[in-house]
Amino acid sequence: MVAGVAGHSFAFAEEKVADHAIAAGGYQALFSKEKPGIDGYLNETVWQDATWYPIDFLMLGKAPDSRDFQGSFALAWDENRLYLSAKIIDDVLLDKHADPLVSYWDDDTLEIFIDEDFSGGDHQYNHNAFAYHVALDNQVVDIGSNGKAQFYNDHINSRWRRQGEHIIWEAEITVYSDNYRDDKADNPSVKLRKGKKMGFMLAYCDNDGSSEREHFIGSQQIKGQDKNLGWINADVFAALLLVGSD
Ligand SMILES: [Ca+2]
Ligand SMILES: [Ca+2]
Ligand SMILES: [Ca+2]
Ligand SMILES: [Ca+2]
Repeated sequence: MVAGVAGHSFAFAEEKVADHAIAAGGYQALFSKEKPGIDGYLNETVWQDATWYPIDFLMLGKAPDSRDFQGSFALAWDENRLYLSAKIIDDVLLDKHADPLVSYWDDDTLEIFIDEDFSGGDHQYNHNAFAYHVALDNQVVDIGSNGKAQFYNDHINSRWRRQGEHIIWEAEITVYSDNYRDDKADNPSVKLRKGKKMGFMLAYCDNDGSSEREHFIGSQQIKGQDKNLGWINADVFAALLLVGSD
């Protein structure tokens, strides 16, 4: 547990926060009959019914205090999309690299890790899994199979809204399998269904003005000294189960 991040006693409140016994066993996404509006408002009932998971494992840098960073998130789904809502506290929002393909991990970034078939394994330069970096300008970047950073803007539509130092960040994610090819224009997305299991992890790169990100906090406990493994290997993700509404 990261000092200062635990507790989630801040004003977002009234959420069903999962303990890490649950998180270690994986995450659940709740079926949503109504398509959530990607607008930075959590008006949808699915976000009240969903389980919220903390983002509180330090992967890089120094542990933030409660104002520097706190985060939690919930997941929902329908046949066509995975939906994510994140509640973030970040005292300073920073997007200092104007080029979205340059040092994108050193700007404030929501990082969404998805392994469609929960296979685990290497995905650094292939699409066995994705590590989507969603920037403050809502552009989405991961490393392609050519080993270079590229846009995946059509995979994730997101919107964040800030009130004081509290940010609500909503996203809808189109899910692709390991058959995804960067040079193909018509990659079919994966239809989601109840009982499907995927690999998942969420993280936040927080920088408030330093030359490099000040800390990188994730939703999964990663063993060993090097915890910055999610962008390379899907073995560190946890199971995400798609569950029904009843
Ligand atoms: Ca909404
Ligand atoms: Ca911060
Ligand atoms: Ca996979
Ligand atoms: Ca920041």
